[in-house]
Amino acid sequence: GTWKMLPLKHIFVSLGANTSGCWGAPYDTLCRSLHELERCEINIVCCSSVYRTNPHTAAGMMPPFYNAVIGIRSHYAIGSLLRVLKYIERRAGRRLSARWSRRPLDLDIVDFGGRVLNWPSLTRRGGPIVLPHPLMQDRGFVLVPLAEIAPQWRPPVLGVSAESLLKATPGLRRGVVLANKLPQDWLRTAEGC
Ligand code: A4P
Ligand code: MG
Repeated sequence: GTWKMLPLKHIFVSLGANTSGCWGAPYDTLCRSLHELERCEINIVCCSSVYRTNPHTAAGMMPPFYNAVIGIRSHYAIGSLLRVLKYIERRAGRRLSARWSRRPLDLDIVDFGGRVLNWPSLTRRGGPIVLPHPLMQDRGFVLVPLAEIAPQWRPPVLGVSAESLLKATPGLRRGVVLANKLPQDWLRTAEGC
């Protein structure tokens, strides 16, 4: 497509894991997934710390999540990027299961170069791609790591930065605790994203 040629800015992907899979425990899975992304020609420009987060869940008990957000650069169009993410999720041991069920790896596109697509549709499963992620403004596990790497950046539609959202609603930080730095050295802020 034509916009494969556009300079792609501000592509943010959220990472989540709350059960062991083929690549080990959640934290190990997140680390491994970064290498796998790079092998698929997705450059990781910046990477937040890893946070241990209380599950947002509709039903039942769930183990805590490990979450992070990364800024990437790639030549993929949105649909191709999503296919690569799904491919990596599967290799990590993800199997189709109920929505919001436990998973070894969940890779969601938070924002793709400021594009707005089918927003704010909440019926994502099997449906069209929704951008930006329709629930990010309610989710500390996305906003806290996003604010770490891109405090001033304003997601499309929302028009407010992650940092201001967190300032306005400090409760969003509840249950989101710093767990680890990722060991690699692409830990940077999103200046280059
Ligand atoms: N899809 C549409 N738009 C996108 C997008 N922007 N990024 C489609 C990624 N995928 C997108 O996703 C369902 C469908 O959404 C896919 O077919 C894709 O084509 P999925 O990953 O297969 O299923 P899911 O993750 O169960 O659903 P969804 O909607 O991603 O769930 P959520 O809303 O992401 O919730 N609590 C904590 N603390 N931390 C978490 O990470 N995650 C969830 C999952 C619930 N609670 C959590 C966490
Ligand atoms: Mg998902």
